[in-house]
Amino acid sequence: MPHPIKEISETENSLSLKELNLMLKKKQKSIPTKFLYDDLGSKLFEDISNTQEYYLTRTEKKILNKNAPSIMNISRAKELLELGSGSSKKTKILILQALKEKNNLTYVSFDISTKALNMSYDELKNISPKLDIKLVKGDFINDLEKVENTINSRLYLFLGSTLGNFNNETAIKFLTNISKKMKKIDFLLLGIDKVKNKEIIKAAYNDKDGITEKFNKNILNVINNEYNLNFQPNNFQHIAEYNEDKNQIEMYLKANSDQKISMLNEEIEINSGDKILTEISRKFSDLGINEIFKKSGLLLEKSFNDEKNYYSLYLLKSNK
Ligand code: SAH
Ligand code: AVI
Repeated sequence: MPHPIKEISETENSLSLKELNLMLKKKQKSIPTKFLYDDLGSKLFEDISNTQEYYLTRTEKKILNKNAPSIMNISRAKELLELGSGSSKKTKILILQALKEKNNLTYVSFDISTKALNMSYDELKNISPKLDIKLVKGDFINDLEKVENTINSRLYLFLGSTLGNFNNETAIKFLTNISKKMKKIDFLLLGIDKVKNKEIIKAAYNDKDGITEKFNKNILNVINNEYNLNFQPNNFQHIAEYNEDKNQIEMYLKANSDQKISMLNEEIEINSGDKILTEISRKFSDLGINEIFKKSGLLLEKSFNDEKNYYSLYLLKSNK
């Protein structure tokens, strides 16, 4: 029997076809990043995280391996709530550390992707009878307040530099929501990719085996299925370029030819060379991320880095 998944979104899809239609007609066309993650997208992200070029996952893992005792000792958490958990492979390090000292521990995996939730369960199900695993399907932007509160000390986890996929306004709104939800005894552990040599960053989003390319193009299959559209993924080229002014990777799908997409009784024209934005992935300095913490009502307890300072984990408390 599959482990039960609690669905907390009220609507099947929070984006109407009309809203998607408007996004595709704007001067800068875009598709919301969350559509990268259907079953195949979640699997492809796992594959990306194992590529030689994608340093983020293995660097974060290294920092966790080194500092799990310190993180769990400071947070004293009886519950871990992970937002956008993916496969929970790295989180396992913290769970194993916590279980060394605790008689029971709850882990809540929260993700928009059923595939990610199932991967997470498979990763953790045999660890220990002391571990209670809960799977929650929802949108971390829209559904956070619907996540059940607990009297137990909770460690919120937002790993993988997923915060980098938000613009500044959304990042502050999202972190403010978490900060408001946090009790005095709660902590947030946030994983952040740092500004570094741009060639290293660009390579991470242009792997030689073309997995990121597949991941990017798959977003068109996802919205074709979701909204019954006729995008042809092969008519688009994967682009991931580094915007040095904004310190962010911008991932686009660039049309190879003129195309018409039927939608809401009209045909949207996409001209050869048009670029559809599918994701931004921001890279931060300590100064920049600290500014965001201040604006979001978060206080830094401790930070953990790798030796090259490619990546940081920040352990935070709410300032309330
Ligand atoms: N935290 C994991 C996975 C990062 S990939 C890691 O560090 O490896 C981003 C994860 O966030 C995916 O599992 C994706 O399904 C999830 N996700 C993306 N947008 C989401 C949203 N709006 N709400 C909830 N989960 C989301
Ligand atoms: C989940 N997120 C932080 C990844 C990133 O690096 O922005 C998603 C990703 N996009 C392309 N490769 C990986």
